[in-house]
Amino acid sequence: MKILIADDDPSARLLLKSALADWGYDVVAVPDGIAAWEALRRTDAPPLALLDWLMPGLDGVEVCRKVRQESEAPFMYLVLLTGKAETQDVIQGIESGADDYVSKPFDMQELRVRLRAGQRIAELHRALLDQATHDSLTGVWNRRAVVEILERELARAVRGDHPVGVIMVDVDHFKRLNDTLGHADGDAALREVSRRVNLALRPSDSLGRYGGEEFLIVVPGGDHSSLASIAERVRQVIAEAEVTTPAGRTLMTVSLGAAIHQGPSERADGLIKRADDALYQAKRDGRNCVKLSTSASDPISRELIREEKAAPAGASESCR
Ligand code: GH3
Ligand code: MG
Ligand code: MG
Repeated sequence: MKILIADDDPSARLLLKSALADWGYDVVAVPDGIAAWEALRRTDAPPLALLDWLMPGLDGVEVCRKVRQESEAPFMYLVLLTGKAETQDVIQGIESGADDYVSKPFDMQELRVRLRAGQRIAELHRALLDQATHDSLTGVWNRRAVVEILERELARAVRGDHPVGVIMVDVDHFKRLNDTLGHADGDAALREVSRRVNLALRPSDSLGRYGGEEFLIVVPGGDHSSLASIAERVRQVIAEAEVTTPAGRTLMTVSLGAAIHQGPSERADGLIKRADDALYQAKRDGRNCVKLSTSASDPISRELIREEKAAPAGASESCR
């Protein structure tokens, strides 16, 4: 597990660094509180930190306070390290947001077991967070998490960073597949669909399971044409090869509806609704195809769909 050490005393820092590395931690060491805060506010921040109380810039207590008030990281286990050992100091340290407190001079073995306890809590927290945000069948984001990702992207879009698109994906005639192959094979097919869809996406795109056999993709950046290309790639990656389930191989297709955020007045639910309307148009037009909603007033663009039809590799043949 990654751990941050912040201590302005170079020899103490070196000693801690080598002990923690020996105990199996992946150590990041910094010499002051400002550097500690910089490291802890990053998206890949260590989940465990050992912070000296007295440091130049920000002290350990101030770092704890900032982490608890300002960090977006869901959880971080913070241990204060200090010569202050009065009860009042302990109270102040813990009240600032520290999880534990080790007094100097400290016993190395005591520090080792206290950090192990912190590591257990950090790991448990990570596992709980993983369970709370991921779909247990497919491993992709669950509905609440993917909608939260969309809301965060929309907030960034409104601040002027970039546009945001969404794609709704629904497996075609999935009830029929369940009825013929059985529910367990239906589950296996859903896992394979999400695995393939993920392969067709970029690292910046987010895939979530929105409902039973319905997925939502959040696509930051790009325009209508690039969103339509991604949706078309997803369509192809499902339709181009049979899906293997325990009962055998079967062809599957998906229908897709896509929409791009129209500005500050459009909220996540409105954007999803437009993508959903486009998806239902795709279903009505024969399935295994992409429909794009280009604006709130002109919900479904027929021109772009024709472009999609002209695309190679058997694109959207059934879409009229
Ligand atoms: P359409 O092309 O119009 O989308 O038809 P469909 O059959 O895919 O749609 P419908 O909404 O009628 O059926 C969806 C089916 O998905 C019904 C439900 O039993 C199945 N389903 C939903 N969640 C799961 C799941 O977790 N596992 C399995 N195996 N099936 C599921
Ligand atoms: Mg379906
Ligand atoms: Mg459905």
